[in-house]
Amino acid sequence: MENIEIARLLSETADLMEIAEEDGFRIRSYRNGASAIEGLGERVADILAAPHRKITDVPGIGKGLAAVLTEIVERGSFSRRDELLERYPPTALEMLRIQGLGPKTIRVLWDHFRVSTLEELERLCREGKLRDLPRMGAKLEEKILKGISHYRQGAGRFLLHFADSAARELTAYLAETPGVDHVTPAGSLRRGKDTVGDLDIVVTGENASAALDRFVAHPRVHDILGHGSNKASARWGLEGLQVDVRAVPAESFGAAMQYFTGSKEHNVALRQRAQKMGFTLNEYGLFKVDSEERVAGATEQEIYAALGLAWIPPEMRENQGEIEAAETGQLPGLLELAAMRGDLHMHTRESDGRGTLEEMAAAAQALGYEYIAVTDHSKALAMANGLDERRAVAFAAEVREFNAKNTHFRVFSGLECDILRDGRMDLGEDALAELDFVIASVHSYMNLEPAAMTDRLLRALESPSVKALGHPTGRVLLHRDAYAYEFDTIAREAAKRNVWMEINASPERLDLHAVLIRRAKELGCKFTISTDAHHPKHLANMRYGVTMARRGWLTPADVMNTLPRAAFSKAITRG
Ligand code: DGT
Ligand code: CA
Ligand code: CA
Ligand code: ZN
Repeated sequence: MENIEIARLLSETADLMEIAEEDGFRIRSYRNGASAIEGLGERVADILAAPHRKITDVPGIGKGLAAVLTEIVERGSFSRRDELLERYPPTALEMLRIQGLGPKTIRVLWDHFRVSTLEELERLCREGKLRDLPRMGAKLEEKILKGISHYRQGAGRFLLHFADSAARELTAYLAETPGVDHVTPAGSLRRGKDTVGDLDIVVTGENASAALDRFVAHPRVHDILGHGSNKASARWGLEGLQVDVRAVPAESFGAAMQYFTGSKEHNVALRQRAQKMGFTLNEYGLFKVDSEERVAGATEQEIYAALGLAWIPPEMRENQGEIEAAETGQLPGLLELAAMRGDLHMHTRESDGRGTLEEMAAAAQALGYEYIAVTDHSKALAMANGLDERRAVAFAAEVREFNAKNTHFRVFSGLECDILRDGRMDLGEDALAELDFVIASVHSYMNLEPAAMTDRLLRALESPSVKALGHPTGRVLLHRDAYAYEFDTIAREAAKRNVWMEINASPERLDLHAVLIRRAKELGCKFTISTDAHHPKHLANMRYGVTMARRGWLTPADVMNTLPRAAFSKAITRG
């Protein structure tokens, strides 16, 4: 049995143990074991079979797991898993992926109804059967129905952040193949889409096909769907992300990158343009129709140039006017990560973050930033230990003390203040006025009627202390839709009041998304890009926010936290 299958058995058993409400410590040890084995370069079965080796030498594998692994390798399963599968249906695992359905609910549903498929569960919710059970109601039925529909829509798509991490690991590995020159991700990942269906990787070099052999031999790669000398397809990791790797000759590298980066819509428009000019464009190059002479192909630049276009950044390739802009020299100078000089949304231990003020500041300095705003939650988020007026004012004083000792870096005292149901700020204006940078965010009552939500946000924008609207649509990728309101009305009002639109770079949010960023810019808005970090290492997610901004055609001038420290400080000072 291969490592990936062993890892899957462990991780599924951990899921079943959650449903059975077993000991958290044991569940974690199964999960840790699964990820240790998934990333292991050697087969577990080989280690177990070697006379002088001990599986417990592998970090993350203790004595208990060692016995489990022996049993798995011997007979393809283990007793704990068999017991659990007798009690719960294998489809319980699928149900765990549905937002609104926790392990406890799944257990209760199973105990009462023996629901074993999503269709059955859907029917029970439609018929209003759940509300008869203790602590369940019509609301939960609705939530589960929404969750199922989301699950079906999102099934088979992955967060940009996950696809990007997988691509980094895989391309670094493939690039080590001797005789390989380029290993480059294309497809929706290169365009920076917020979710990715599969990875498309292009390889060149005299020995490019050896990279395909290395690809299918990677320990995390399984379910090989095809493997020839030009292309290999397989799945990556426990999550089963599909990866297509293509080997192309150097003279076609640019053409292949262009073709496989897409989008389909951009490519269709580009091919039509090529035809009008007497060319054909495909993944091998740009050719004259009459003589079949290759005009371009080694680089993307020469292909776009031969078509009379400036090179178009991948994030813009959606056939939304970028070809026209490239033709007339009107492509914007897109924002780059290096232009970011600060991060303006983060949490510390003061509320629900894991780092201290000092740790967040140190991590930000390591990224080369000149300033940050620390924005813990306000008191309405009681479970996050949000700040009340007294703690907010005390925090502002603490930040002043910090700044007095650290003159080369600046912390702005901030708050992510809840917008209450009626649009009032969670904290009083006197306390808010003590702070340098207040973000207003919705964390509750997300299902208001659109008109009520619009009024609520309009009222929030009236607060003179508010500098930014946090995660402005509230969406959670693959889980929760944006809440409904009149976006244009809010964007216009925000522009008028000089309240900035946040682009939240947290991988599961990426909120605002590209289309709304472009719209907000048209309506006169300025933006901030921030990570909403709850741990120092989350500050590194800034690049995903920058990617969204680039997809929304933003330049450095649109984004307030590209300003140098003094100019930024001035920009947030009340006039
Ligand atoms: P995804 O994987 O669903 O997140 O989105 P993409 O854009 O990566 O789509 P994918 O993987 O099906 O194909 C990668 C690129 O290859 C796509 O953006 C454009 C190009 N491509 C694939 N199939 C076709 C096709 O039938 N016609 C054209 N013009 N281009 C194609
Ligand atoms: Ca793709
Ligand atoms: Ca693909
Ligand atoms: Zn928030």
